[in-house]
Amino acid sequence: MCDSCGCGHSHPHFHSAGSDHTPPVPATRTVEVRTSALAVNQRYADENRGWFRAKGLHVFNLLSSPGSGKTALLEKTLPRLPHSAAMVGDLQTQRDAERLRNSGAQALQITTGATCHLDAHMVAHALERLNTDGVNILFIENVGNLVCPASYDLGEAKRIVLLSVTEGEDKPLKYPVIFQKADLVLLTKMDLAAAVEFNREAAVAHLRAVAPNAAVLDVSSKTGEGMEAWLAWLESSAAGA
Ligand SMILES: Nc1nc2c(ncn2[C@@H]2O[C@H](COP(=O)(O)OP(=O)(O)OP(=O)(O)O)[C@@H](O)[C@H]2O)c(=O)[nH]1
Ligand SMILES: [Mg+2]
Repeated sequence: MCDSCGCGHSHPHFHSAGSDHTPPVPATRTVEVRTSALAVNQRYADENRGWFRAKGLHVFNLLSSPGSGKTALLEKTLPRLPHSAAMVGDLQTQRDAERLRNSGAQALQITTGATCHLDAHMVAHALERLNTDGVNILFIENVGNLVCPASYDLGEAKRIVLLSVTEGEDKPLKYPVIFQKADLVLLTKMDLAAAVEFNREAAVAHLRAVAPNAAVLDVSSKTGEGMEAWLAWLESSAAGA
């Protein structure tokens, strides 16, 4: 007897979402499929990484919630790094790539349809459209999502996670995986920090609880606060420091 939903059936507690109580897929099969998808992704990611190295491209994967300011930051960053280019993932529209092209840079859009993250195979296809002449830094703006993109290596050299002051200080505790894998965490929209009573100390303490070694920088794409430190971090990272 199922006590939790009172349906009268005898079954383990992993119902399908529907109300017809079709037999559930055994949990072990779900794990196998996921593991296999990630193993395939890893092969593509390793190939991408080799290709990036051969081309002398330093690749940064930018991850965050929707609207944390990834594109706004790149709009300010790309013109400061003349040998940089970007690709950007969204479910639909070319809007972010158009914004980035308006800042004078080469920018490619990847539309994922219903998929909540970029994977290494999508990036490999987009690389066929990338003109690498004179490019030594490539930014990949991932689909806005604090969960799914964390599991997919794209072949990048470094991961940068943005946390905007408007999201709340607890996000590193609630979504630890993405922060644990970050080389750098950018606290964005610092110009709004006072207005939303952002508690920086608490945010950093929560981040440190899950990611003790990630670098942390404060930035604002509106005021330019922190831009020099951000650019210096990128340049030293691209130089292999
Ligand atoms: N005040 C302020 N607003 C910002 C800043 N950065 C971005 N915004 C605003 O935040 C909103 C979202 O910015 P985007 O750059 O589109 O965010 P995103 O992370 O690229 O969003 P997705 O691609 O949808 O995940 C826009 O209205 C920006 O103008 C900032 O530093 N300060
Ligand atoms: Mg964007």
